[in-house]
Amino acid sequence: MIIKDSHIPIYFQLEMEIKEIVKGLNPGDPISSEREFSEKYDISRMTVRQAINNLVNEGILVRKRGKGTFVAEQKVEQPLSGLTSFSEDMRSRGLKPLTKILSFQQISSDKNIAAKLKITEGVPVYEVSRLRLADESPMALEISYLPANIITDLTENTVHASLYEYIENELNLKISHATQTLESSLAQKSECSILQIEEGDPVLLIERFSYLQNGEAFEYVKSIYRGDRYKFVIDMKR
Ligand code: 16G
Repeated sequence: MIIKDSHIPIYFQLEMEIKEIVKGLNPGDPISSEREFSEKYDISRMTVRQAINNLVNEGILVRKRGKGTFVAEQKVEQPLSGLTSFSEDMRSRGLKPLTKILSFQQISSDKNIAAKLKITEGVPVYEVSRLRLADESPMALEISYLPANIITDLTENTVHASLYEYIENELNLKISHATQTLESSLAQKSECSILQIEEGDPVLLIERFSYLQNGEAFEYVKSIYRGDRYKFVIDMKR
């Protein structure tokens, strides 16, 4: 119910109303249109828009161009304190990690990849492009480069499961540390159908360089994470 002569702003009352409505819905369900809300509560469309904008910013609703407004999927929170794999991250949240291999090949490293992995140009590397899913919902697109002399005998089957498990349990190598950068970007056309998002939707670009205990770089990964499904959490001490 919206009380017009209350000291609580109408847009804020509507936000509370919509939050109540959302409790009874599932992620992905549509909510009423701006016009419907404005008619139902006899308030201006501007006020409705303000309430919906705030809920979109809070990550409770998502707008899909030309389609309407929907209940948002919950974001996966990933702490940035430890070096974990996608499979570990999803399992620790009770989600099932799944992988779709988009391409798998051994190539000779070009100048750029060789420089990233600090190897000589031409040294063979595996180039693996994978779509990572959680409970069948697309989360990220990853392109990994792995030196073939370190990560030996890699197969499509191995990268279909967990790469880090293969490295640690089958190759008995010790993964030690990584350097990672994160930057925001907008989805490009080529990524949209794979990640099931629309061109221009927010994404996070992540680059990771990972090292073994002996200091050797064993992977260089470029990934694109869905901005609507991911949230990174950092604990800071002072
Ligand atoms: C994560 C890593 C990626 C690594 C993968 C291994 C980021 C940004 N990337 O996705 O570098 O290759 O985990 O996952 O966190 P897996 O063991 O499940 O194959």
